[in-house]
Amino acid sequence: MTTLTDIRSAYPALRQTINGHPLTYLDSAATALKPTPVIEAVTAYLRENGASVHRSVHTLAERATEAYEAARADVARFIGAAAPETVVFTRGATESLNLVAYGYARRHLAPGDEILLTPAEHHSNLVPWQQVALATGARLVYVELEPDGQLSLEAVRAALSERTRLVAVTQASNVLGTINPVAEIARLAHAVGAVVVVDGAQSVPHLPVDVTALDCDFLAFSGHKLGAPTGIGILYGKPERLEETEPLLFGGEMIQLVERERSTWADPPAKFEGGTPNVAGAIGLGAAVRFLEGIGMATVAAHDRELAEEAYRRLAAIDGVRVYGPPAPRTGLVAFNIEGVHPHDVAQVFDAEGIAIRAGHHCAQPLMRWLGVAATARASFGPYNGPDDLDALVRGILATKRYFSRGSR
Ligand code: C6P
Repeated sequence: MTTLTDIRSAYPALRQTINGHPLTYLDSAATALKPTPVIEAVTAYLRENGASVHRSVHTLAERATEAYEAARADVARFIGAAAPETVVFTRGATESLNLVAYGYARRHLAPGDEILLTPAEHHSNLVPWQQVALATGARLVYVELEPDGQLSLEAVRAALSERTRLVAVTQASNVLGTINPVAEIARLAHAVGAVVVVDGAQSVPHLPVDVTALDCDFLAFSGHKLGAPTGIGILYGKPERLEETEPLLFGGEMIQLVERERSTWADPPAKFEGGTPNVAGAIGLGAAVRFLEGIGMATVAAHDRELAEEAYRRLAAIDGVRVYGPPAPRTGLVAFNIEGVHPHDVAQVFDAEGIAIRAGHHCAQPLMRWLGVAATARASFGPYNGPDDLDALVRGILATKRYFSRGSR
């Protein structure tokens, strides 16, 4: 399945009109549309099964367990993990990062230790580290970005020291569209003995990601940005790092032995999956990664990059439009502002045209400050977008400009 028409036909949500226009969906960085194989996999589980996993021995429960563990194996293959046991199901990237912050970093960091991060981090890869710093006495150190928003290895090298214990970095920015050289950062960080946490929320849906090649210690991402339902995500961890990480949730299924006064934990990943898990979500995530593998992640990456770079070029050429981040290389999004118009108003005019974009600070307030703006509009792409969606994006901008130039007269 390679043609855009074939891919589009797999997304039923695209077959609707919004405010009298065929839907143009340009908000995949917030969440991706769900393809039919995901909808069918989740529906089949709910309709024909619905059992919990790792508990009962009846046939439905065994089938549910098999499907849940098969989804884990699918995800492991998708991200190049050596073993399914290195893949932990969570609620999403935010929970995964908090699991590392609470379960690993709070146990291993001490006063004077340094946590290296960048001003381009999403709040989910920033606030947990602030909490770790407060609890342990560790210090946050920010690597400054280049003027165009890129992260240079020289700056990373200069900011690392023998005190750096942990580097937390996004692989792809949800605002700048930049792609960070995570493998090289991991090499530099490991040379000073630091552990590397990669926020893959915006990279795993858009790029081939191989945790073995990256050699990161942890990778966090969300299923919903890949086409799976909300409420399911992944924490990948190297086996030795997962051993060193304490659970976040204590209770059923994560134990080995419970006595009256104390308990011991199951091996990873069960240790981190206390309580009845999101079985439907996991099955949906397995279907989502198989669907993307069917297209091919190299194809997805080339497609998203082409759209984003062309969008950047076209938007930058429009009078009064400011585009953020470098022109290239970029992942599948472009953040912009229209002179004199609040981004929320931009998004409103777009919606009236049937075009879904996002406006706001994108959970990246330090980055907004760095850019010198309160908010931006943002168009972001998925495998179902094509050149006609770029035309719609330009049409939306021209409509916004027309609307507000009328209003100001
Ligand atoms: N960014 C966006 O519109 P959750 O909410 O846990 O699924 O993902 C959090 C997250 C972490 N890191 C990055 C780089 C992200 O982009 C996100 C989610 C959405 O940009 C919602 S703010």
